[in-house]
Formats: sequence, structure tokens, C-alpha cells
Amino acid sequence: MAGQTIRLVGAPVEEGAGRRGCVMGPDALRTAGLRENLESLGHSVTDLGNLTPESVHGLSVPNPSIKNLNAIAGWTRTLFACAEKLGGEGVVPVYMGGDHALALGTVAGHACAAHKAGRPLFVLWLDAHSDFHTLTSTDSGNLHGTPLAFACGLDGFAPLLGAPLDHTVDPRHVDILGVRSIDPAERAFLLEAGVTVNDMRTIDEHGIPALLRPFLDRVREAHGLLHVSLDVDFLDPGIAPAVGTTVPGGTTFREAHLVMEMLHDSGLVTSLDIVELNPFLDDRGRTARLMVDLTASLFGRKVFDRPTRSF
Ligand code: 6HN
Ligand code: MN
Ligand code: MN
Ligand code: MN
Repeated sequence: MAGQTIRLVGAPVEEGAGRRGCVMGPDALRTAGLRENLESLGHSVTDLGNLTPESVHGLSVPNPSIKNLNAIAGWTRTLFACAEKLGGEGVVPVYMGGDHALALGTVAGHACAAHKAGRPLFVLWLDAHSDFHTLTSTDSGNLHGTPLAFACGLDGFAPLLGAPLDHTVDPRHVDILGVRSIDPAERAFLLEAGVTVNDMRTIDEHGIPALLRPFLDRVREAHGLLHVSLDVDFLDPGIAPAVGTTVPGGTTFREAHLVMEMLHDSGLVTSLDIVELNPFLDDRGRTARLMVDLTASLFGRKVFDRPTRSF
């Protein structure tokens, strides 16, 4: 998989999160050398710069706790259009966040592009949270807690794009890995929709390969496209402090790298979000560098490029 054509897209969204700072995420990833690291692996990389959101005014929804609806609707429309376009160009977009609300646009846009290509879109959600709230069910009102429900076509999201989604992701094509915080309303929606939820306990009991391999096999068998959404809080806060929603007991350095290495070996990943990096909370760029290292593993960095060997 050397020589892929990668497009870096900056999405400095911070209005979906409860604390400010994700606006600096794309620049922190640049400073940590994202482009240079991917180029050193033999890929052709273009940084498209940061997007500017559409301006949207006057939206309202019944839930009074919802925050920054207009701003997030603007981002969603801009990112949706960007993802739909890049998804049709045979490039691999890497969306540099920004909080996880950016996935309201990216996942739905890639679902639309996949539909046009006549292929199903699969989604691997690497996160401490399931982000499966609707605009009605969220208590915090932080819209970064909603993108996966939106992409899966749950009701009530029409204000975001101005119309319901034409092409949604089949919830049976979604795998949430590493989760350890699910709100009661989300749990009910996840069960009803039939999303695969692999929580930390499942990882502890079975290990990453036993969970990830069958999912990747399904993507391959269905000739699917694969969108990966990587939230910084997938990782344990001890190694990745730069995130506003830390939850103890996250994946280790080794588990997270193994996920990335298996994704690379599969050759299936067609788009990636890197979200929730809040450089304001970082420890001398440590988390930003870790996210770049993980991305490099996903794009083929190896310790030792061994000849095929079976164990
Ligand atoms: N994230 N379930 C919580 C909420 O506020 O709805 C946390 C959401 C976290 C969002 O991980 O991107
Ligand atoms: Mn998230
Ligand atoms: Mn369409
Ligand atoms: Mn999270």
C-alpha cells in the first residue's frame, strides 16, 4: 500500500465539545509532522489547509440543552460537501480535527460517495464513547456526542443539513471499539440499531485481533469502503492527556498501534478522522506526536518489514 494519494483536511471545529481548544488540533498535528511522516512512507500527501464553515443562522430544536447548533450545522454542511467530493476522487482523506462533531459531515459525506460508487460504507469508531445521541436525547447538549447516530440515520437531525440524509450507514456495518462510557439513551439506541459494541472489557478478555479480524473480513467480503474515526480518548489518558473527555482504562500504546498495523495490513481504509486533540491540554506535544505516530502506523510504518510468516 505504498504510494497512496493522501489529502490532509483541517477541520478546526471546537463548538461541538464542552471545552475549548480543539480549534488548535489541526495545527498541532501539522507541527508534530503529520505530512512529513506520511511522505517518508512513500505516499503523496497534499495539505488542503483548513476549511471555513458555511455560515448558518436561525436554526432551532426543541431540546434547550443543545449548544452551538448553527455553528455545527455550518461545519456539517461544509464537511459533508468536502467528504462527498473527496470520496469520489480515489484519494484517501485524513480529516484533522477539531472535535468529533466534524464526523457529522465526514461520515455522512462518505456514505453518500460510497452509495454513488455502489459500495457499502463500513465505519470503525475508535473511542471511549459511542457518540450515539440524537438531538433529543443528549443531556450535555455537546454535539460531538451525536455523529454516529446521525450517520446511522436516527431521527430528528434534519436541521443540520436542512434535510434528512439520503444515504445513511447501515448500523450493522459499524464497529465501536474501546468504548467505556455509554449513556442510557445511547445504549438503548445501539441495541435497537444492532451496532457492534466492543467495549474495553471485551478487549481485555479477547484481545484486539480476535475482535478486529472478523470485522475486516466482513468489509473485504462486502467489497466495502472503510472509514475510521479515531478519537484521542480511545487511548488511555495516561499516554494521551490532550483531550477534554478523558475516561480511565483506555487502550494502551501497544493495543492502539496493533489496531493501526492491522488496518494497514488489511489495505481497506479509505478515509480517516483524527479528532478531539485539544493541544491546550497537552503535555509538551506528547499527544499530538502520538496521534501522528498512530497515523503513520495506519499508513504503513513498521518496525521490521518481515517476509510473510505465519504463527
Ligand atoms: N466524544 N456521552 C457524553 C455526552 O456529552 O454526550 C460524552 C460525549 C463525548 C464525545 O467522545 O467525542
Ligand atoms: Mn468521540
Ligand atoms: Mn447522494
Ligand atoms: Mn470520546
